[in-house]
Amino acid sequence: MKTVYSPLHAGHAGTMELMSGAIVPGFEKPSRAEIVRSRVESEKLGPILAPELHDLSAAKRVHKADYIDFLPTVYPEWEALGRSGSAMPYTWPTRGLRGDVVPDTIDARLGYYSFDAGAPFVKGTWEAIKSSYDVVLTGAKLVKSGEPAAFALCRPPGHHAGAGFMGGYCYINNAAVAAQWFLDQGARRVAILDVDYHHGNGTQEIFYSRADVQVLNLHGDPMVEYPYFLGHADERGEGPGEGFNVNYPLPFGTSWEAWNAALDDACVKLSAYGPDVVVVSLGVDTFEKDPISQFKLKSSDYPKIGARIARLNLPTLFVMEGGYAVDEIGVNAVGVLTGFEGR
Ligand code: SP5
Ligand code: ZN
Repeated sequence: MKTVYSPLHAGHAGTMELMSGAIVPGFEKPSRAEIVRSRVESEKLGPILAPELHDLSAAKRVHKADYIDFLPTVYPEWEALGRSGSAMPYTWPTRGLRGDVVPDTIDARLGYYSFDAGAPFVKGTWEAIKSSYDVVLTGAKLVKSGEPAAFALCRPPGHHAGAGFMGGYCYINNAAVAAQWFLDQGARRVAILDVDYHHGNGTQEIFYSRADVQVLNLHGDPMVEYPYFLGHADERGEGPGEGFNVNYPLPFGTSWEAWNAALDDACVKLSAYGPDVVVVSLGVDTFEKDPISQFKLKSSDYPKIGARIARLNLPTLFVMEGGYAVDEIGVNAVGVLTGFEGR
């Protein structure tokens, strides 16, 4: 299958994050995408294409316009204050505080438009976000044009970004953008299958009251795992969307047998929904050696994921999400894709 990739991701580099009380180098780093790209080449998955450039109208179909307009302004405003390093929030409008007024100053706006401090901005961050968006739309167009599948090698990832918020390394929800784009191009129903270790809270929030996008999520139980405040099994969608959101919270230590049982259940529900196209939020942070995760999948399990997805027999767009065991991220991510292709 074809891969879409942009080198502009690499400007989003040198980020820091807060982990267990320490400021540490960001786990979501440029080498992730480079190692996946190099594995695509060495496995001869197929051609690697540059993205076509798009305006931001497709982003505004799933995100609030003021949020999308905010993103390119962050680092210029930060620099105008004489700041360097990473632009990050530190104050949020939680319950009991006013959330209906957008403040003026950048520190407050960062908090207004986020749910955590996990989406930092450096000088090249906006260009990377935009390139990731161009990558997913270019991949979607390949699938719309008749490719059985395509791989959008997105970086930064997207599934934690909601209609009006960033967080968890995510800014624009690439998978959600693609799903909406397919609908706008004439698809009747789209399914998003999110196999990243973390719950795709942004994707769930965007489509929660909609029947035209089914969202299925396999992830660490939010009672004990990030992003904590969404992703329970009783979240089934609301209003017209009732029944079209499906969560599989799984315990720490989950390995292939139990994870695969959840995947198979999700695939049965997906098939019953009868979508025209599948968007896979492809995180490989379910891997046993992932430095921030607690599942126990092995490298040999990833081709089996791809093979199960192939049995859906639907046009499929794979969208790169998480995965932080950098040494094996290429083997694992591309393993899903070669497994999908039956090799
Ligand atoms: C796209 C994606 O995979 N985003 C993940 C964001 C995770 N951010 C929070 C990480 C919290 C790590 N806690 C680790 C505890 C280890 N003792
Ligand atoms: Zn993740």
